Amino acid sequence: MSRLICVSNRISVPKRGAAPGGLAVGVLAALKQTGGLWFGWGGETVAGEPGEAQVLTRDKVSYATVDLQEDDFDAYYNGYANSTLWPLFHYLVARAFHYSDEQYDAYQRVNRLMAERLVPLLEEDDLIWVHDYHLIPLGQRLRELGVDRPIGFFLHIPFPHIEMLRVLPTYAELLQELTCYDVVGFQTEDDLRAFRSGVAHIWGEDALLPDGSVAVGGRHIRAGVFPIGVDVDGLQAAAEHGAASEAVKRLTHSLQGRKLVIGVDRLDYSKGLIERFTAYRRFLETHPGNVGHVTFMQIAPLSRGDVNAYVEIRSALEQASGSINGQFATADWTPIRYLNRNFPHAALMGYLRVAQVALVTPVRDGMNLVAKEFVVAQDPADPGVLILSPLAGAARELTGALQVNPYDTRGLAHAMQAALTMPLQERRRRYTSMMQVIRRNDITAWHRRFTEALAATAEPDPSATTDAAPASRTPSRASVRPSDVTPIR
Ligand code: ADQ
Repeated sequence: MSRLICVSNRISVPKRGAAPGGLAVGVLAALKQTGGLWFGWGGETVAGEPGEAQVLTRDKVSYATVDLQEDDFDAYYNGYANSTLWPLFHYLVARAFHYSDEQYDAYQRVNRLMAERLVPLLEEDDLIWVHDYHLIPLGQRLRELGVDRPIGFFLHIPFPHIEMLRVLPTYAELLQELTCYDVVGFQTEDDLRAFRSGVAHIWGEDALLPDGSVAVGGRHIRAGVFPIGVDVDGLQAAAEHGAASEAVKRLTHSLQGRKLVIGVDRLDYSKGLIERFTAYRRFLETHPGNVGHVTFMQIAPLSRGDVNAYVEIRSALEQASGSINGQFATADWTPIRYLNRNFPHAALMGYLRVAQVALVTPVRDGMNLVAKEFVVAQDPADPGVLILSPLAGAARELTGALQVNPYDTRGLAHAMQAALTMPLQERRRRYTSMMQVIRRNDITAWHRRFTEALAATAEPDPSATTDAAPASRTPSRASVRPSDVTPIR
Protein backbone atom coordinates (compact mmCIF):
# COMPACT_ATOMS: atom_id res chain seq x y z
CA MET A 1 0.00 0.00 0.00
CA SER A 2 1.19 3.50 -0.79
CA ARG A 3 2.38 5.82 1.97
CA LEU A 4 0.42 9.07 2.31
CA ILE A 5 2.42 12.31 2.40
CA CYS A 6 0.41 15.37 3.44
CA VAL A 7 1.98 18.76 2.88
CA SER A 8 0.65 21.96 4.39
CA ASN A 9 2.03 25.35 5.29
CA ARG A 10 2.02 24.84 9.04
CA ILE A 11 2.00 21.50 10.76
CA SER A 12 0.83 20.58 14.23
CA VAL A 13 3.48 18.50 15.93
CA PRO A 14 1.87 17.02 19.04
CA LYS A 15 2.71 18.86 22.28
CA ARG A 16 3.90 22.00 20.57
CA GLY A 17 0.35 23.36 20.68
CA ALA A 18 -0.39 24.62 17.18
CA ALA A 19 -3.14 27.15 16.58
CA PRO A 20 -6.46 25.50 15.85
CA GLY A 21 -7.73 25.53 12.32
CA GLY A 22 -9.90 23.44 10.08
CA LEU A 23 -7.04 22.28 7.89
CA ALA A 24 -4.99 20.94 10.80
CA VAL A 25 -8.01 19.16 12.24
CA GLY A 26 -8.74 17.47 8.88
CA VAL A 27 -5.19 16.50 7.92
CA LEU A 28 -4.36 15.05 11.31
CA ALA A 29 -7.55 13.00 11.33
CA ALA A 30 -6.66 11.62 7.89
CA LEU A 31 -3.08 10.75 8.83
CA LYS A 32 -4.07 9.18 12.15
CA GLN A 33 -6.28 6.74 10.26
CA THR A 34 -3.88 5.87 7.43
CA GLY A 35 -0.44 6.60 8.90
CA GLY A 36 2.12 8.48 6.83
CA LEU A 37 4.12 11.69 6.85
CA TRP A 38 3.03 15.28 7.45
CA PHE A 39 5.45 17.80 6.01
CA GLY A 40 5.41 21.58 6.49
CA TRP A 41 6.71 24.63 8.27
CA GLY A 42 7.38 24.00 11.96
CA GLY A 43 6.93 27.60 13.09
CA GLU A 44 10.61 28.72 13.19
CA THR A 45 12.38 31.23 10.97
CA VAL A 46 16.17 31.44 10.47
CA ALA A 47 18.50 34.11 9.14
CA GLY A 48 20.38 32.04 6.53
CA GLU A 49 19.55 29.10 4.29
CA PRO A 50 17.19 26.73 6.18
CA GLY A 51 18.56 23.24 6.86
CA GLU A 52 17.06 19.83 6.14
CA ALA A 53 13.68 18.84 7.57
CA GLN A 54 13.56 17.52 11.14
CA VAL A 55 11.53 14.33 11.43
CA LEU A 56 9.75 13.09 14.54
CA THR A 57 7.49 10.02 14.67
CA ARG A 58 4.54 9.54 17.02
CA ASP A 59 2.38 6.46 16.66
CA LYS A 60 1.74 5.93 12.95
CA VAL A 61 2.47 9.50 11.90
CA SER A 62 5.84 11.12 11.11
CA TYR A 63 6.06 14.90 11.32
CA ALA A 64 8.71 16.57 9.15
CA THR A 65 9.22 20.25 9.84
CA VAL A 66 11.25 22.79 7.92
CA ASP A 67 12.34 26.28 8.95
CA LEU A 68 11.72 29.22 6.66
CA GLN A 69 14.04 32.07 5.84
CA GLU A 70 13.30 35.14 7.98
CA ASP A 71 13.39 37.54 5.03
CA ASP A 72 10.88 35.51 3.04
CA PHE A 73 8.43 34.53 5.74
CA ASP A 74 6.56 37.79 6.17
CA ALA A 75 6.22 38.40 2.43
CA TYR A 76 5.15 34.80 1.76
CA TYR A 77 2.77 34.24 4.67
CA ASN A 78 1.40 37.60 5.78
CA GLY A 79 1.89 39.00 2.29
CA TYR A 80 1.05 36.93 -0.76
CA ALA A 81 -0.79 34.09 1.00
CA ASN A 82 -2.87 36.08 3.47
CA SER A 83 -3.12 39.60 2.00
CA THR A 84 -3.42 38.58 -1.66
CA LEU A 85 -4.81 35.08 -2.12
CA TRP A 86 -6.96 34.88 1.03
CA PRO A 87 -9.06 38.04 0.41
CA LEU A 88 -9.21 37.38 -3.34
CA PHE A 89 -10.41 33.79 -2.93
CA HIS A 90 -13.03 35.00 -0.41
CA TYR A 91 -14.29 37.63 -2.86
CA LEU A 92 -13.20 40.37 -0.41
CA VAL A 93 -10.97 42.36 -2.72
CA ALA A 94 -12.32 45.75 -1.71
CA ARG A 95 -11.85 44.89 1.96
CA ALA A 96 -8.30 43.64 2.15
CA PHE A 97 -6.62 42.79 -1.19
CA HIS A 98 -3.05 43.86 -1.80
CA TYR A 99 -0.57 42.68 -4.44
CA SER A 100 3.19 43.08 -4.69
CA ASP A 101 5.71 41.42 -7.01
CA GLU A 102 8.20 41.09 -4.15
CA GLN A 103 5.70 39.14 -2.07
CA TYR A 104 4.87 36.94 -5.04
CA ASP A 105 8.58 36.20 -5.51
CA ALA A 106 8.93 35.26 -1.82
CA TYR A 107 5.89 32.96 -2.15
CA GLN A 108 7.57 31.24 -5.08
CA ARG A 109 10.89 30.95 -3.21
CA VAL A 110 9.22 29.36 -0.19
CA ASN A 111 7.44 26.85 -2.42
CA ARG A 112 10.73 25.98 -4.11
CA LEU A 113 12.43 25.51 -0.75
CA MET A 114 9.59 23.30 0.52
CA ALA A 115 9.86 21.14 -2.62
CA GLU A 116 13.64 20.83 -2.24
CA ARG A 117 13.35 19.80 1.41
CA LEU A 118 10.54 17.32 0.74
CA VAL A 119 12.22 15.42 -2.11
CA PRO A 120 14.87 13.62 0.04
CA LEU A 121 12.08 12.26 2.27
CA LEU A 122 10.07 10.71 -0.55
CA GLU A 123 9.86 6.97 -1.27
CA GLU A 124 8.95 5.13 -4.41
CA ASP A 125 5.29 4.36 -3.64
CA ASP A 126 4.26 7.63 -2.01
CA LEU A 127 1.05 9.49 -2.75
CA ILE A 128 1.59 13.22 -2.22
CA TRP A 129 -1.33 15.35 -1.07
CA VAL A 130 -0.71 19.12 -0.97
CA HIS A 131 -3.06 21.32 1.05
CA ASP A 132 -4.28 24.82 0.49
CA TYR A 133 -3.49 28.16 -1.07
CA HIS A 134 -0.06 28.65 0.51
CA LEU A 135 1.36 25.85 -1.60
CA ILE A 136 -0.30 26.06 -5.02
CA PRO A 137 3.06 26.03 -6.95
CA LEU A 138 4.49 23.12 -4.94
CA GLY A 139 3.35 20.42 -7.39
CA GLN A 140 5.06 22.08 -10.31
CA ARG A 141 8.27 22.56 -8.29
CA LEU A 142 8.23 18.86 -7.33
CA ARG A 143 7.77 17.84 -10.96
CA GLU A 144 10.75 20.04 -11.92
CA LEU A 145 12.80 18.14 -9.34
CA GLY A 146 11.89 14.86 -11.03
CA VAL A 147 9.08 13.63 -8.74
CA ASP A 148 6.95 11.28 -10.80
CA ARG A 149 4.51 10.06 -8.13
CA PRO A 150 0.83 11.09 -8.11
CA ILE A 151 0.46 14.57 -6.60
CA GLY A 152 -2.92 15.94 -5.54
CA PHE A 153 -4.00 19.35 -4.31
CA PHE A 154 -6.95 20.20 -2.09
CA LEU A 155 -8.15 23.75 -1.62
CA HIS A 156 -9.72 24.30 1.81
CA ILE A 157 -11.01 27.78 0.96
CA PRO A 158 -13.32 28.92 -1.85
CA PHE A 159 -12.02 29.17 -5.41
CA PRO A 160 -13.06 32.37 -7.19
CA HIS A 161 -14.72 32.61 -10.57
CA ILE A 162 -12.40 33.82 -13.34
CA GLU A 163 -13.99 37.28 -13.28
CA MET A 164 -12.73 37.65 -9.71
CA LEU A 165 -9.54 35.61 -10.16
CA ARG A 166 -8.22 37.74 -12.98
CA VAL A 167 -7.86 40.71 -10.66
CA LEU A 168 -4.66 38.87 -9.72
CA PRO A 169 -1.74 39.82 -12.00
CA THR A 170 -0.39 36.25 -11.68
CA TYR A 171 -3.68 34.41 -12.22
CA ALA A 172 -2.52 32.60 -15.35
CA GLU A 173 0.51 31.20 -13.56
CA LEU A 174 -1.73 30.12 -10.70
CA LEU A 175 -4.04 28.20 -13.02
CA GLN A 176 -1.07 26.68 -14.79
CA GLU A 177 0.34 25.54 -11.43
CA LEU A 178 -2.96 23.92 -10.50
CA THR A 179 -2.98 21.94 -13.72
CA CYS A 180 0.37 20.39 -12.78
CA TYR A 181 -1.42 18.21 -10.21
CA ASP A 182 -3.01 14.87 -11.02
CA VAL A 183 -6.04 15.58 -8.82
CA VAL A 184 -7.35 19.01 -7.85
CA GLY A 185 -10.03 18.95 -5.16
CA PHE A 186 -12.51 21.58 -4.00
CA GLN A 187 -15.05 21.83 -1.20
CA THR A 188 -18.14 22.47 -3.35
CA GLU A 189 -19.53 22.28 -6.88
CA ASP A 190 -19.44 26.09 -7.00
CA ASP A 191 -15.68 26.09 -6.46
CA LEU A 192 -15.20 23.42 -9.11
CA ARG A 193 -17.31 25.43 -11.56
CA ALA A 194 -15.21 28.51 -10.80
CA PHE A 195 -12.01 26.55 -11.48
CA ARG A 196 -13.44 25.34 -14.77
CA SER A 197 -14.27 28.94 -15.70
CA GLY A 198 -10.57 29.76 -15.29
CA VAL A 199 -9.47 26.74 -17.32
CA ALA A 200 -11.89 27.63 -20.12
CA HIS A 201 -10.66 31.24 -20.07
CA ILE A 202 -7.06 30.20 -20.70
CA TRP A 203 -7.23 26.94 -22.61
CA GLY A 204 -10.71 27.17 -24.17
CA GLU A 205 -13.92 25.19 -23.66
CA ASP A 206 -12.36 22.11 -25.26
CA ALA A 207 -10.19 21.69 -22.17
CA LEU A 208 -13.31 20.92 -20.09
CA LEU A 209 -14.25 17.25 -20.13
CA PRO A 210 -17.81 16.12 -19.34
CA ASP A 211 -16.81 14.18 -16.20
CA GLY A 212 -15.52 17.37 -14.54
CA SER A 213 -11.88 16.69 -15.42
CA VAL A 214 -9.76 19.00 -17.51
CA ALA A 215 -7.33 18.24 -20.31
CA VAL A 216 -4.41 20.65 -20.57
CA GLY A 217 -1.14 20.31 -22.46
CA GLY A 218 -1.77 16.65 -23.28
CA ARG A 219 -2.40 15.84 -19.63
CA HIS A 220 -5.63 14.78 -17.97
CA ILE A 221 -6.29 16.39 -14.57
CA ARG A 222 -9.04 15.01 -12.37
CA ALA A 223 -10.86 17.99 -10.85
CA GLY A 224 -13.51 17.09 -8.32
CA VAL A 225 -15.53 17.95 -5.23
CA PHE A 226 -14.45 16.45 -1.90
CA PRO A 227 -16.39 18.17 0.90
CA ILE A 228 -14.43 18.01 4.14
CA GLY A 229 -16.22 16.46 7.10
CA VAL A 230 -15.79 15.71 10.78
CA ASP A 231 -15.15 12.66 12.97
CA VAL A 232 -18.78 12.17 13.99
CA ASP A 233 -18.37 9.50 16.69
CA GLY A 234 -15.30 11.14 18.19
CA LEU A 235 -16.98 14.54 18.36
CA GLN A 236 -20.19 13.13 19.80
CA ALA A 237 -18.24 11.45 22.57
CA ALA A 238 -16.23 14.63 23.17
CA ALA A 239 -19.40 16.71 23.35
CA GLU A 240 -21.06 14.40 25.86
CA HIS A 241 -17.92 14.25 27.95
CA GLY A 242 -17.32 17.99 27.60
CA ALA A 243 -20.86 18.86 28.66
CA ALA A 244 -20.28 17.03 31.93
CA SER A 245 -16.97 18.84 32.59
CA GLU A 246 -16.41 21.41 35.31
CA ALA A 247 -15.78 24.15 32.74
CA VAL A 248 -19.13 23.64 31.04
CA LYS A 249 -20.95 23.29 34.37
CA ARG A 250 -19.48 26.64 35.41
CA LEU A 251 -20.72 28.17 32.17
CA THR A 252 -24.29 26.85 32.55
CA HIS A 253 -24.35 27.87 36.20
CA SER A 254 -23.28 31.40 35.27
CA LEU A 255 -26.11 31.65 32.70
CA GLN A 256 -28.71 31.29 35.49
CA GLY A 257 -31.26 29.70 33.21
CA ARG A 258 -30.72 32.11 30.29
CA LYS A 259 -30.54 30.74 26.77
CA LEU A 260 -27.12 30.55 25.13
CA VAL A 261 -26.37 31.67 21.58
CA ILE A 262 -22.84 30.69 20.53
CA GLY A 263 -20.33 31.62 17.84
CA VAL A 264 -16.91 29.95 17.40
CA ASP A 265 -14.59 31.27 14.71
CA ARG A 266 -10.98 32.22 14.15
CA LEU A 267 -10.88 36.00 14.36
CA ASP A 268 -11.05 36.66 10.63
CA TYR A 269 -12.93 39.23 8.57
CA SER A 270 -14.28 36.43 6.34
CA LYS A 271 -16.24 34.99 9.27
CA GLY A 272 -18.80 37.82 9.30
CA LEU A 273 -18.28 38.71 12.95
CA ILE A 274 -18.95 42.44 12.67
CA GLU A 275 -22.13 41.75 10.72
CA ARG A 276 -23.10 39.16 13.36
CA PHE A 277 -22.59 41.60 16.25
CA THR A 278 -24.65 44.19 14.40
CA ALA A 279 -27.44 41.65 13.89
CA TYR A 280 -27.37 40.70 17.58
CA ARG A 281 -27.77 44.35 18.51
CA ARG A 282 -30.73 44.57 16.11
CA PHE A 283 -32.17 41.39 17.65
CA LEU A 284 -32.10 42.89 21.14
CA GLU A 285 -33.59 46.15 19.85
CA THR A 286 -36.40 44.56 17.84
CA HIS A 287 -37.18 41.66 20.19
CA PRO A 288 -36.86 43.35 23.57
CA GLY A 289 -38.46 40.41 25.37
CA ASN A 290 -35.04 38.73 25.07
CA VAL A 291 -33.17 41.45 26.91
CA GLY A 292 -31.83 39.87 30.08
CA HIS A 293 -32.87 36.35 28.94
CA VAL A 294 -30.32 35.46 26.27
CA THR A 295 -26.52 35.45 26.36
CA PHE A 296 -24.40 35.49 23.21
CA MET A 297 -20.95 33.95 23.70
CA GLN A 298 -18.54 34.58 20.84
CA ILE A 299 -15.27 32.64 20.97
CA ALA A 300 -12.76 34.08 18.52
CA PRO A 301 -9.08 33.19 19.01
CA LEU A 302 -6.72 35.70 17.41
CA SER A 303 -5.15 34.75 14.12
CA ARG A 304 -2.77 36.42 11.63
CA GLY A 305 -2.15 39.29 14.03
CA ASP A 306 0.67 40.64 11.83
CA VAL A 307 -1.70 41.42 8.97
CA ASN A 308 -3.23 44.87 9.08
CA ALA A 309 -6.76 43.83 8.16
CA TYR A 310 -6.78 41.49 11.18
CA VAL A 311 -5.63 44.24 13.54
CA GLU A 312 -8.48 46.39 12.24
CA ILE A 313 -11.19 43.75 12.57
CA ARG A 314 -10.02 42.95 16.10
CA SER A 315 -10.32 46.53 17.18
CA ALA A 316 -13.72 46.91 15.46
CA LEU A 317 -15.03 43.85 17.30
CA GLU A 318 -13.78 45.08 20.66
CA GLN A 319 -15.53 48.33 20.02
CA ALA A 320 -18.77 46.68 18.88
CA SER A 321 -18.98 44.25 21.81
CA GLY A 322 -18.18 47.05 24.27
CA SER A 323 -20.82 49.26 22.75
CA ILE A 324 -23.54 46.54 22.78
CA ASN A 325 -22.73 45.66 26.37
CA GLY A 326 -22.74 49.35 27.28
CA GLN A 327 -26.17 49.79 25.69
CA PHE A 328 -27.94 46.73 27.12
CA ALA A 329 -26.07 45.28 30.11
CA THR A 330 -27.64 45.29 33.56
CA ALA A 331 -25.98 44.81 36.92
CA ASP A 332 -26.42 41.04 36.64
CA TRP A 333 -26.42 40.39 32.86
CA THR A 334 -23.89 40.88 30.07
CA PRO A 335 -25.40 40.48 26.58
CA ILE A 336 -22.14 39.50 24.82
CA ARG A 337 -19.32 37.44 26.24
CA TYR A 338 -16.45 37.92 23.84
CA LEU A 339 -13.44 35.60 24.33
CA ASN A 340 -10.20 35.71 22.28
CA ARG A 341 -9.02 32.30 23.47
CA ASN A 342 -8.29 28.77 22.32
CA PHE A 343 -9.99 25.92 24.13
CA PRO A 344 -9.31 22.19 24.21
CA HIS A 345 -11.54 20.69 21.57
CA ALA A 346 -13.57 18.66 24.10
CA ALA A 347 -14.40 21.82 26.09
CA LEU A 348 -15.40 23.57 22.89
CA MET A 349 -17.68 20.68 21.95
CA GLY A 350 -19.22 20.83 25.44
CA TYR A 351 -19.97 24.55 24.97
CA LEU A 352 -21.55 23.83 21.60
CA ARG A 353 -23.72 21.12 23.12
CA VAL A 354 -25.23 23.33 25.81
CA ALA A 355 -26.00 26.20 23.39
CA GLN A 356 -29.56 26.57 22.07
CA VAL A 357 -28.45 28.40 18.93
CA ALA A 358 -25.22 28.66 16.90
CA LEU A 359 -24.44 31.60 14.65
CA VAL A 360 -22.22 30.47 11.77
CA THR A 361 -22.47 33.45 9.46
CA PRO A 362 -19.30 33.88 7.39
CA VAL A 363 -19.40 36.31 4.49
CA ARG A 364 -17.58 33.56 2.55
CA ASP A 365 -16.13 30.23 3.72
CA GLY A 366 -14.70 27.17 2.01
CA MET A 367 -16.69 24.77 4.18
CA ASN A 368 -16.84 25.82 7.88
CA LEU A 369 -16.33 22.89 10.19
CA VAL A 370 -17.86 24.64 13.19
CA ALA A 371 -21.27 24.38 11.50
CA LYS A 372 -20.90 20.59 11.31
CA GLU A 373 -19.36 20.36 14.79
CA PHE A 374 -22.30 22.22 16.31
CA VAL A 375 -24.83 19.84 14.81
CA VAL A 376 -22.85 16.76 15.86
CA ALA A 377 -22.45 18.11 19.40
CA GLN A 378 -26.21 18.36 19.98
CA ASP A 379 -28.29 16.17 22.23
CA PRO A 380 -30.55 14.31 19.73
CA ALA A 381 -33.43 14.46 22.21
CA ASP A 382 -33.27 18.25 22.50
CA PRO A 383 -31.11 19.67 19.71
CA GLY A 384 -30.19 23.31 19.22
CA VAL A 385 -30.68 25.30 16.02
CA LEU A 386 -28.00 26.24 13.50
CA ILE A 387 -28.19 29.64 11.78
CA LEU A 388 -25.95 29.34 8.74
CA SER A 389 -24.75 31.65 6.01
CA PRO A 390 -25.53 30.41 2.49
CA LEU A 391 -22.06 31.75 1.56
CA ALA A 392 -20.37 28.96 3.57
CA GLY A 393 -19.58 25.76 1.68
CA ALA A 394 -21.38 23.86 4.46
CA ALA A 395 -24.68 25.42 3.36
CA ARG A 396 -24.68 23.09 0.34
CA GLU A 397 -24.99 20.09 2.66
CA LEU A 398 -26.72 21.53 5.75
CA THR A 399 -30.06 22.39 4.25
CA GLY A 400 -31.72 21.77 7.63
CA ALA A 401 -30.13 24.94 9.01
CA LEU A 402 -31.86 28.31 9.05
CA GLN A 403 -29.97 29.90 6.18
CA VAL A 404 -29.67 33.68 6.22
CA ASN A 405 -27.47 36.06 4.24
CA PRO A 406 -24.84 37.39 6.71
CA TYR A 407 -25.34 40.98 5.54
CA ASP A 408 -29.11 40.77 6.12
CA THR A 409 -29.23 42.30 9.60
CA ARG A 410 -33.01 42.19 9.89
CA GLY A 411 -33.16 38.62 8.53
CA LEU A 412 -30.55 37.46 11.03
CA ALA A 413 -32.39 39.11 13.93
CA HIS A 414 -35.59 37.34 12.87
CA ALA A 415 -33.76 34.04 12.52
CA MET A 416 -32.39 34.36 16.08
CA GLN A 417 -35.91 34.83 17.39
CA ALA A 418 -37.23 31.92 15.27
CA ALA A 419 -34.38 29.68 16.44
CA LEU A 420 -34.88 30.49 20.13
CA THR A 421 -38.60 29.73 19.92
CA MET A 422 -38.53 26.78 17.50
CA PRO A 423 -40.70 23.82 18.57
CA LEU A 424 -38.88 20.65 19.60
CA GLN A 425 -40.36 18.58 16.78
CA GLU A 426 -39.00 20.94 14.11
CA ARG A 427 -35.60 21.09 15.79
CA ARG A 428 -35.42 17.31 15.79
CA ARG A 429 -36.47 17.07 12.14
CA ARG A 430 -33.80 19.56 11.06
CA TYR A 431 -31.15 17.89 13.24
CA THR A 432 -31.90 14.42 11.83
CA SER A 433 -31.67 15.55 8.21
CA MET A 434 -28.36 17.33 8.85
CA MET A 435 -26.86 14.39 10.73
CA GLN A 436 -27.58 12.10 7.78
CA VAL A 437 -25.49 14.15 5.40
CA ILE A 438 -22.77 14.86 7.99
CA ARG A 439 -22.38 11.11 8.56
CA ARG A 440 -22.32 10.36 4.84
CA ASN A 441 -19.61 12.99 4.22
CA ASP A 442 -17.57 12.45 7.36
CA ILE A 443 -13.82 12.92 7.70
CA THR A 444 -13.07 9.35 6.63
CA ALA A 445 -15.15 9.73 3.46
CA TRP A 446 -13.26 12.95 2.68
CA HIS A 447 -9.74 11.51 2.78
CA ARG A 448 -10.75 8.12 1.40
CA ARG A 449 -12.38 9.67 -1.68
CA PHE A 450 -9.44 11.99 -2.27
CA THR A 451 -6.69 9.42 -1.80
CA GLU A 452 -8.57 6.87 -3.93
CA ALA A 453 -8.86 9.42 -6.73
CA LEU A 454 -5.15 10.14 -6.37
CA ALA A 455 -4.12 6.48 -6.28
CA ALA A 456 -6.21 5.86 -9.41
CA THR A 457 -4.00 8.28 -11.34
CA ALA A 458 -1.07 5.92 -10.82
CA GLU A 459 -2.93 3.43 -13.03
CA PRO A 460 -2.82 3.84 -16.83
CA ASP A 461 -5.64 6.22 -17.85
CA PRO A 462 -7.74 4.80 -20.69
CA SER A 463 -9.49 8.12 -21.27
CA ALA A 464 -6.26 10.15 -21.59
CA THR A 465 -6.04 12.33 -24.66
CA THR A 466 -4.16 10.71 -27.51
CA ASP A 467 -1.35 13.27 -27.52
CA ALA A 468 -0.54 12.60 -23.86
CA ALA A 469 2.98 11.43 -23.13
CA PRO A 470 2.21 8.41 -20.95
CA ALA A 471 5.65 8.08 -19.40
CA SER A 472 5.72 11.63 -18.07
CA ARG A 473 3.58 13.61 -15.64
CA THR A 474 5.61 16.72 -16.35
CA PRO A 475 3.40 19.48 -17.75
CA SER A 476 4.52 21.83 -20.46
CA ARG A 477 4.77 25.43 -19.31
CA ALA A 478 4.27 26.65 -22.87
CA SER A 479 0.64 25.56 -22.62
CA VAL A 480 -0.39 28.77 -20.82
CA ARG A 481 -1.95 31.08 -23.35
CA PRO A 482 -4.20 33.54 -21.52
CA SER A 483 -5.94 35.98 -23.77
CA ASP A 484 -5.04 39.11 -21.88
CA VAL A 485 -1.76 38.62 -20.04
CA THR A 486 1.83 37.95 -20.95
CA PRO A 487 2.69 34.61 -19.37
CA ILE A 488 6.40 35.33 -18.90
CA ARG A 489 7.15 37.19 -15.68
P1 ADQ B 1 -10.93 27.69 9.20
O1 ADQ B 1 -11.06 29.00 8.50
O2 ADQ B 1 -9.95 27.63 10.30
O3 ADQ B 1 -10.61 26.51 8.16
P2 ADQ B 1 -13.28 26.11 10.22
O4 ADQ B 1 -13.64 25.18 9.14
O5 ADQ B 1 -14.44 26.63 10.97
O6 ADQ B 1 -12.43 27.36 9.73
O7 ADQ B 1 -12.36 25.32 11.23
C1 ADQ B 1 -11.95 25.85 12.46
C2 ADQ B 1 -11.56 24.71 13.40
O8 ADQ B 1 -10.87 25.25 14.51
C3 ADQ B 1 -12.77 23.96 13.92
O9 ADQ B 1 -12.48 22.60 14.02
C4 ADQ B 1 -12.97 24.58 15.31
O10 ADQ B 1 -13.58 23.73 16.25
C5 ADQ B 1 -11.56 24.91 15.71
N1 ADQ B 1 -11.56 26.08 16.60
C6 ADQ B 1 -12.04 27.30 16.33
N2 ADQ B 1 -11.92 28.12 17.40
C7 ADQ B 1 -11.35 27.40 18.37
C8 ADQ B 1 -10.95 27.67 19.72
N3 ADQ B 1 -11.14 28.86 20.30
N4 ADQ B 1 -10.37 26.68 20.43
C9 ADQ B 1 -10.20 25.47 19.85
N5 ADQ B 1 -10.55 25.15 18.59
C10 ADQ B 1 -11.10 26.09 17.85
C11 ADQ B 1 -10.30 26.42 6.77
C12 ADQ B 1 -11.35 27.03 5.83
C13 ADQ B 1 -12.72 26.43 6.11
C14 ADQ B 1 -12.66 24.91 6.01
C15 ADQ B 1 -11.51 24.35 6.82
C16 ADQ B 1 -11.33 22.86 6.59
O11 ADQ B 1 -11.38 28.44 5.96
O12 ADQ B 1 -13.68 26.93 5.21
O13 ADQ B 1 -13.87 24.35 6.50
O14 ADQ B 1 -10.29 25.00 6.51
O15 ADQ B 1 -11.19 22.57 5.25
